[in-house]
Amino acid sequence: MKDAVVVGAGFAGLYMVHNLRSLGCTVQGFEAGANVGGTWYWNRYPGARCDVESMEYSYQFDADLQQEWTWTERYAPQPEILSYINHVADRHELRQHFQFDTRVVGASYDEGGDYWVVAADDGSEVSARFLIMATGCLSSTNTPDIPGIEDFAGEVLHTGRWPHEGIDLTQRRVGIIGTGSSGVQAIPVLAEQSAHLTVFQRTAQYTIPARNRGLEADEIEAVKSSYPEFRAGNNAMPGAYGLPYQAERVSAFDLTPEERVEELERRWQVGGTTFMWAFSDAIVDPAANEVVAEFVRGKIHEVVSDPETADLLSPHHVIGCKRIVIDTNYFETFNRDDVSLVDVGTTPIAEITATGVRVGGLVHEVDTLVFATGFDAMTGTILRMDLRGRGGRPLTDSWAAGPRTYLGLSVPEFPNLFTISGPGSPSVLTNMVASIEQHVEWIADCIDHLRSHGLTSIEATPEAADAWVDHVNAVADQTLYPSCNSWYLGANVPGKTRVFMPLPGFPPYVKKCEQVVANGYDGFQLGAVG
Ligand code: NA7
Repeated sequence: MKDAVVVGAGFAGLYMVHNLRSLGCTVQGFEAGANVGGTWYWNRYPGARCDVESMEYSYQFDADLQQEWTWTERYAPQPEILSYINHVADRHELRQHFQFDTRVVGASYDEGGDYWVVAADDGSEVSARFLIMATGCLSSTNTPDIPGIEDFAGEVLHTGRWPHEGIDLTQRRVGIIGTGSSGVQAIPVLAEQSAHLTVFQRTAQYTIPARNRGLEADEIEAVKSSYPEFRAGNNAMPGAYGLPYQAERVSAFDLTPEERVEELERRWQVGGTTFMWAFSDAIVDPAANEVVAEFVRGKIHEVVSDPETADLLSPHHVIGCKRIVIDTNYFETFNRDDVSLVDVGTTPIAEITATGVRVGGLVHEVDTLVFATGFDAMTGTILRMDLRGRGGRPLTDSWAAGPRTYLGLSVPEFPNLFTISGPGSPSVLTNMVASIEQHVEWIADCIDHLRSHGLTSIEATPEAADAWVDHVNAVADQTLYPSCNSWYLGANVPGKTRVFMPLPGFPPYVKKCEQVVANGYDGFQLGAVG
């Protein structure tokens, strides 16, 4: 029997294996992809890039690595992040612990022996004391079930499963469905690469200029010369990122209208998601939020020459409620003659035909159709496995009313199962790498504690999980996040239970995790077999 099975070889799985190995644990890793990288292995669509700055979106645990590695751009493109992850895997000899091209399809907990029996799609089974899901928050793609898709004569692509060899679109009329981060990043590049691009937009998007650029040697040096302090400062931020952009934040209404515009304009010129931090109440007070939203709508009308197109591209939901997007030339792209915008919010797509996409009475002819329709986020991947806890109870049953975790790390009735950046933890509202490191270190310390005390099981109590779910909901309800149809709520997947899944606020969460340990794993039941 292994000490642990780790599922996934992205940022989380690699660091988990690294830490387990340091404890002297035996580990079997499984990865569905052919190589390391997780989300950065799969998401190879043109324009794919991180929305957290590169000097922040990287591991902190290896001081030499962070001195030696040099990022080239403010926001790293996907190939550079993937080569960084590969570099880390080589540097720490982590690849050898994974079986690639292998998907975990199920796992059952053996109550008599305190271990998991994990089944993979190659028919193999591995038993392990601990089962650690490093499966990522955005790894199961969501493709809407639009009638006629099987009749489409051209190529169908999903941004989250882009062909590794790339694709020549120069002679093709491309259609793209979806204007979330993936669509907004891909659209300007696809417009350049294709003969004609048709964008099918269901909901207009608030997107802020990324103002991406090459990094200067002196700014890299400024961070590297004080990297530990820079990391500590970021970790004290609500999302564990953005230290350089914090400001004395005041309510929108403590400022005059002119001062409000001045601050928004300043942040618009700086670019990036921290635009949303202009006012302390932007994501809690609808009136403050509307000030920010109206400013962005004004910018859209400045950039887009055709007023009707500008209207259609102007969102009217709460800004920041769906994840704020950052872009390079997104709105500018709609000034091109070879780009068309089709509103599928008022008239949904009726069907896909052999030659295109029918909306109302009109078929929009395309040769290639791109789904930028996102993911079954945060829970999709683990719910698609057949996970069975105590008494053979399936996780799908346990989570029928939405994910129920303690700290986003542990599930009642599923002992010795850990979920890295699971629902109920800050995860996608933070710099994911920082959140991942905090979870991995917590889990490794926990396993070390159990082993050194002769214990073989840890399980969240139902009371602790219920109280935690209430807490996550209460925190989310103080914000405007639950007020629109976002993937944070599972609202993008038809039939998915509507529950706000991530927990806003990294520093208080970290403190809570530390307190739980200091209080003897408060909220958990610890046990020993036999
Ligand atoms: P998102 O953010 O979930 O965006 C998906 C987009 O696809 C969004 O514009 C959806 O519109 C649209 N969509 C989904 N289903 C349909 C149908 N049936 N018809 C038309 N349009 C549809 O996914 P992304 O991949 O862009 O980004 C996910 C995260 O990855 C991102 O936030 C970053 O964290 C990285 P909707 O808004 O639901 O009306």
